[in-house]
Amino acid sequence: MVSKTSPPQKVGPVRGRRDGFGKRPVYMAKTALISGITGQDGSFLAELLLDKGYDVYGIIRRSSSFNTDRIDHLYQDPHEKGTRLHLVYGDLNDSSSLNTILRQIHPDEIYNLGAQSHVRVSFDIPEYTGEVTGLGTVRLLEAVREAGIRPKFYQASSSELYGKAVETPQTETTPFHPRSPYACAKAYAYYITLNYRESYDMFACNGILFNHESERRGETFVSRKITRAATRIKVGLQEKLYMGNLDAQRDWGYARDYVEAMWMMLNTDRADDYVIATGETHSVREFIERAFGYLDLDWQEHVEIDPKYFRPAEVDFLRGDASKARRELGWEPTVSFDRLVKLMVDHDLQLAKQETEATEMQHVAVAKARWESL
Ligand code: NAP
Ligand code: G4F
Repeated sequence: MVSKTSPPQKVGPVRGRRDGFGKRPVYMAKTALISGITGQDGSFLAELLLDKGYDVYGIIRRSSSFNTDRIDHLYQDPHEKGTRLHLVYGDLNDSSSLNTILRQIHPDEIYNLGAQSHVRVSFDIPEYTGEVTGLGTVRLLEAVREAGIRPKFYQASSSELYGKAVETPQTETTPFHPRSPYACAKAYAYYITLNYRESYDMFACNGILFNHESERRGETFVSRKITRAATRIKVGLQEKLYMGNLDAQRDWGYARDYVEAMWMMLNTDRADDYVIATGETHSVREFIERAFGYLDLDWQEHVEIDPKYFRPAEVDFLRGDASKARRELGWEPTVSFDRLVKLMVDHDLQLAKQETEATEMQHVAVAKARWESL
């Protein structure tokens, strides 16, 4: 299942380690395992770790169509020598696959980013969300114990844990009040990670990350839904954007900055939990105004409310205080809200233009085909 590689070109910290094929050379790169490598964060994290000289293994799910778009640019032919990115089939709902992967790979670091990560969808599929997003974490932690290895472990915890937040800004000590099946599942994952740190002395960390977006964000999350629609409206591909609660407020950062924080947490002396956030809050309405304004469009002419996007319980306001991460890890966000919106709009405008060109070519082809049939 897993293709083992020859020693990589770049060398990370020196360590010796056993693997399924006996003793490997003493001088070798670190190995990282990422669940959720095909997602927004997984793709940026894979890039970061490859740049740092890691061997990277990513767990992918079997899918009837390709779902590796975000990592296609990192593809390395497994038949070549020195391949450092490897994809292995597995699922957070399937303990035996996790056990096999860990027995074979013996990673130095595990990043558990896999999840059913959509809050609104979690109200439609609460049980499944609990399985993947909650129990998936304990399956992976148990697989670590069963393999008898001691990797460092990162858990993708979320600011959704604060939900109906009891204080502002939210810190590592703010009590949780989850407001969705997703957040309840993440609460289980948070506490089981903490429990394995305390029970088995595992180097296990929770990164409590506030919303982070990018040009690779899934298109049904609010930021990308807005930038995709605004740019498609700009080039005439659509007329309307249907939205839910415009009053919700979020602390939005840039995903590339946030995956750096994940790595920092596993590469410091002591395992701990950290809030990662910008400390600035903006409403969904402001995001829309900014994106449409940047394109010289009047958003009020295009945006309509569709109640189907409202949630049974909403998280009204989030603002994080990342001073612990700043102090102990030296982490800082580098991308402002304004720059984030612009970089996403710029990216999606190119996409929209390509879509227009493709549509025009299709029209020509259809028109030609019609003439040819005369
Ligand atoms: P994402 O784009 O939705 O990616 C989720 C990843 O999980 C995908 O690779 C997906 O694979 C994988 N996955 C889903 N179900 C799985 C299963 N049963 N077994 C194995 N893998 C599975 O999420 P993201 O934005 O990159 O976020 C990464 C993690 O951070 C998630 O755990 C999310 O809940 C958490 N988080 C995100 C934010 C944020 O603002 N982005 C903030 C806080 C925490 P497919 O491609 O096959 O679907
Ligand atoms: O973009 P969203 O769907 O993200 P949400 O719910 O904050 O969750 C994201 O961030 C969490 C971190 O806090 C992650 F843990 C989680 O995995 C995910 O990445 O919605 C943001 C806000 C919500 O208040 C929502 O009600 O936007 C509001 N909204 C208004 N109209 C909408 C829409 N959200 C979506 N997805 N679609 C709408 O049409």
